Amino acid sequence: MTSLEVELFGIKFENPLILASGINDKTPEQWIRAHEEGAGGVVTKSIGIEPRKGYDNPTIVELPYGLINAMGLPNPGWKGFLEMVEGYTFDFPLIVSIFGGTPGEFAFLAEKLSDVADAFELNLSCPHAKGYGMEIGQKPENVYDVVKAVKDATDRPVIAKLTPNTDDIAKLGLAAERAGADGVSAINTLKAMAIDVYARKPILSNKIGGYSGPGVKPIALRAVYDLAKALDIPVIGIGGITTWQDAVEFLLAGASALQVGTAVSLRGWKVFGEISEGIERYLRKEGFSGVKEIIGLALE
Ligand code: RRO
Repeated sequence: MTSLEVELFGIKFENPLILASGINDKTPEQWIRAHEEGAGGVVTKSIGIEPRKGYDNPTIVELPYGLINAMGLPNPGWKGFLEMVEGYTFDFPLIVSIFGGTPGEFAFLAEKLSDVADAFELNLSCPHAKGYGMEIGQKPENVYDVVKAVKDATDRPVIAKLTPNTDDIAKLGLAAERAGADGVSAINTLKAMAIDVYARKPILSNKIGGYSGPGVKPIALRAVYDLAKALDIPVIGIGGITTWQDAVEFLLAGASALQVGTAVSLRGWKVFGEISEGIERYLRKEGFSGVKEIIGLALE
């Protein structure tokens, strides 16, 4: 029997594919749909202290090899989030993504949401939000302070989501590890833009956004490889994973689990089933009994 099950920080996932925080994970219905279609777990859209409407349209540009988004952290705030999940029970791990402008804000959110979160992912990497995300997370000392504050505020596992917009992502990962993070996830989107040649101005209302999808995959793979070499804690791979071959590459590069986001927008919910069936077939044909056996095989 080939097993796709993985266990991370004491949490069992039916398979290593997790719905990424992004543009398809705002509501419980979307999380449940992802699981029905074969995701082993879910990360929510990032939740902050106050409700935010997000930026005006256009918030997404489609390019030949991916998307540029500047959603602007739309979310109901922590109180609205608690109201939204009331009455639901989820039969899959729910990782709640949180963002704040200070270590104290992150810690406050973790404390308020610990009853509904199986784990937290800290958004230290949104590339276009004034005062949030990568403005904080590009500095290892800030990554350290935020992770430390959240670890002191909750017993839930803590994952630091890192930015690729840096000279050395491993330094950010090491800071998270030193502060007690249970894992890191990488990458968030690459800072990017697109211009309408006839309007002669940037397409996104925010002008600058984050690039994701197949075009960023080689960059994400290299980031995961660098992190897996440097860290002892698990690395969750994100960035353009669309096919089972992409998924296997990330596992071989040292990812212990994988997140899929843009592929859902470009190919539909069926990607979860397609990718996990492909991984299963690969493992069986290559003589492996489980996902765990291939994690990091390309690191040497
Ligand atoms: O909401 C967004 O615009 C957004 C976020 Br929070 C993020 O972390 N990364 C991204 O590309 N967009």
